[in-house]
Amino acid sequence: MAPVSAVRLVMALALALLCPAAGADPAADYQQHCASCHGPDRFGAMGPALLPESLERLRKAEAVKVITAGRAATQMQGFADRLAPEAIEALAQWVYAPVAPPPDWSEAQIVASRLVHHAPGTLPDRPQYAADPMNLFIVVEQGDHHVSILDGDRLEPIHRFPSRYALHGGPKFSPDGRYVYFASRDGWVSKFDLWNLATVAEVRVALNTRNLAVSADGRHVLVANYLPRTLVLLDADLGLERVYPAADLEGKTSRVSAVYDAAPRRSFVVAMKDIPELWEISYDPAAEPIHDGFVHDYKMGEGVAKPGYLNPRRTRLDAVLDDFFFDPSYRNVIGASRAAARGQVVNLDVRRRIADLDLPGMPHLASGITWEVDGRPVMATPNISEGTLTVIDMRDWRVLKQIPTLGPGFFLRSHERTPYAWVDSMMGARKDTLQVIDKASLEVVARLTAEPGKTLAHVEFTRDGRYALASLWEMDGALVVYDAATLQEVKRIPMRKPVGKYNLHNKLTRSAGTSH
Ligand code: DHE
Repeated sequence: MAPVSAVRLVMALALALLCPAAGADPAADYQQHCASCHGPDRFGAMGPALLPESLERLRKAEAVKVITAGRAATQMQGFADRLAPEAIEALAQWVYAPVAPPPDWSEAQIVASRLVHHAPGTLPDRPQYAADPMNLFIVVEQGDHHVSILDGDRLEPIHRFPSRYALHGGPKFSPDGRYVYFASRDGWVSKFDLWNLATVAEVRVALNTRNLAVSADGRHVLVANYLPRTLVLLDADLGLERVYPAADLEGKTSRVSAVYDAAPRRSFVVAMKDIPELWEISYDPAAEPIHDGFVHDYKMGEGVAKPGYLNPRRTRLDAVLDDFFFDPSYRNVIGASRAAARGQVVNLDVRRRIADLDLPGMPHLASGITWEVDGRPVMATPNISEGTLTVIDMRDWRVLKQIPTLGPGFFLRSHERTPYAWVDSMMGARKDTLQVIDKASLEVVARLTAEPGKTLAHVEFTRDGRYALASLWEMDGALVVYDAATLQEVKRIPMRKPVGKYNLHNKLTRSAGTSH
């Protein structure tokens, strides 16, 4: 029998041969096994970025599983045959650790990343299909990172194409409805021509992005980022116009919570996550110039003049805003701070808080909608951490009703031509059930389950409000089409984990029942 130490030595040698990384040198393992897909600097390449900011939504235990066994339906292979469990554990720890010094994404990198697949003016100026171009649905399929385009009359797909990894937030449209712009969590912005069904340009503006907005005149795209802490202004063809450091006048930096277009004001409105400021950036060349020291001093390139109307007008707040929503006049921003567990109404004209809102938990204001109850304008928001839908009277900003739901939910939708609002409970045990609320009585009048145990969420209506399309949020999922009056299921359209769907007409007309 061999002595114990000899056996140990043989085992250690065998492990070292089998897994060159058994000594747990995660930086070396990363370069050997991961860098070719995720980038030598972890910024992402063919695979997604592996930075703490990008991994926020993935638990570490899940990351260990993915490195060990791979991820189905993607190119991510498992490494159990090449790395010992301790090396995998160490690698997972390592990718969750911040990069030092903090990574940057410079203007030069933005400019160099731009891809023009079809130069402006090279594709036909009319839709290349028979469907009504103003009644399309854009469906984001997170399962395999694709986008489907549906004919909104026949409710049939007319095109499907691969997207950048992990699109997030609603896609936004050019005012003529020809182009749609997408933002990915990894900072890629893509411009897709809906008339020619082709991606025409792409640019990477950041390493971690929140969302984007398109100006109502179609001339600018503004992108809100977490990493680096910037706002990036692009022209309509995704050429870089300007980078704004997201910082207060003392230089304290912030992640950007979100940016939305305030079309009637011809401005973008921006909320910051780490500094209590709300910015309004006018894109109206006739607007009075703003002299904002910090941004004004920032040079995009020698000799590049920056019009003062594109400078931010800052409103100082007493709490940060994680998420917000406009009232129908676009004079008021209804915002919520998750830490403060309350909401506030900020008037954009007088530039101060005018009311507090009783909004506990984590209201998902990006999903808020408005309607009228007995002539009273109301807004309603679902709540990501509590099973309640809050309805607020917009005349005095008081809570009109807290409607109990089956659990915390993400999305709320309605349409001018339906008496109902639809809300999910996708963050709770009853994630498989949508609740239909009567907009007049504020009571739940129906509950709809497509497949017991399977998430059903995110509704969008057809242009005429006749059908409601909900996502069966599974890898082998579907859009479930309901008759909006009878609440009966009429059809299923197979999709790979469809997260969001967006009706071009409802978005462009800023229907009160949907997000803008
Ligand atoms: Fe979203 C929109 C914030 C997690 C799916 N989400 C938005 C918007 C914001 C936001 C501010 C509005 C942007 C816009 O439309 O321009 N989302 C957040 C968060 O802070 C949160 C809770 C944490 C995070 O990691 O970012 C979060 N969101 C998620 C998810 O986990 C969801 C369910 C799956 C995913 O894709 O990541 C998700 N968010 C969505 C969708 C929209 C969205 C589908 C567009 C809604 C719409 O209909 O307009």
